[in-house]
Amino acid sequence: MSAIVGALASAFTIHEYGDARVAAVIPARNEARTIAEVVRESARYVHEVLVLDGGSRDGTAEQARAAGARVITDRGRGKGAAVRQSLGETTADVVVFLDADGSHDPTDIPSLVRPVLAREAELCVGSRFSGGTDELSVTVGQLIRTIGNISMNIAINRRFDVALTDTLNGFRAIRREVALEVKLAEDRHTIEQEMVMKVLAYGYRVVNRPTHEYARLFGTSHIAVWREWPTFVRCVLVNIFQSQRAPLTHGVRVKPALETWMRESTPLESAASDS
Ligand SMILES: Nc1nc2c(ncn2[C@@H]2O[C@H](COP(=O)(O)OP(=O)(O)O)[C@@H](O)[C@H]2O)c(=O)[nH]1
Ligand SMILES: [Mg+2]
Repeated sequence: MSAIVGALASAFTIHEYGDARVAAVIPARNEARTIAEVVRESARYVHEVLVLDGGSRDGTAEQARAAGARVITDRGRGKGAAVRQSLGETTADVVVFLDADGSHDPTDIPSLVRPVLAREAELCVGSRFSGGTDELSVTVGQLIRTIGNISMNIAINRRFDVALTDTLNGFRAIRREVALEVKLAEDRHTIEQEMVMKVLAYGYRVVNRPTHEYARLFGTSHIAVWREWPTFVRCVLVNIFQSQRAPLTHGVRVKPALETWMRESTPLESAASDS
């Protein structure tokens, strides 16, 4: 079975992306034990690999550079700030974000990129619901995270009338110009939910594709659930209320809305053009 999976993975060539350029962005803070492998594996599926280093003191930057990544030091404000910074550090058409801790499998990169290149969506988020996760709820912290994830999904699905199964997974591909347009502002891990909500609020499309989440190979998550859950709740509420008060319609949905408005305001012209 693994031979078949290996053969399928090796069947991939970067030419599949046509003229589009794809970058992998790997935020990393003290991940020296896994970063080199993640960089090397990711490089098989993208044109360039960027590592956004969060002031690591364990040699993460050196390991990443030696493995072939371009390393940029972030401004010390958190993972979200590093994600935002990375958008200005590459000119790639599509950016794929993945963790440096070995929990995301780079062989899944093409399946996240494909819907974006096929113009099926502007953001494709890996789904642990359909792809499975090894980070099961065996500790109280993990249980709270799981309940939090599901609650966020439900809130976002209800507000934006979508049916996403995972909105918080950091493993995702986005059209870079859209990521820049929606004006992301979060500095912390809340960037994941903010990105989904802002992309939807601007009228762009978000889809999920199955990706498996492996348990972090070493160390512990940088999210202290007990301390940070109010930040996540604040972020989801702010974005839900803001998008309700001032709907942003710069994206693809503006076209049908404009067309309806124009048809209603100029019935004669539109009737003439219909015939
Ligand atoms: N550049 C940068 N990366 C960070 C920072 N904090 C966490 N990361 C990285 O972001 C990724 C996700 O963090 P992680 O702790 O695994 O969060 P989790 O997967 O949600 O538990 C990992 O690769 C971390 O090393 C930071 O402040 N700056
Ligand atoms: Mg992780």
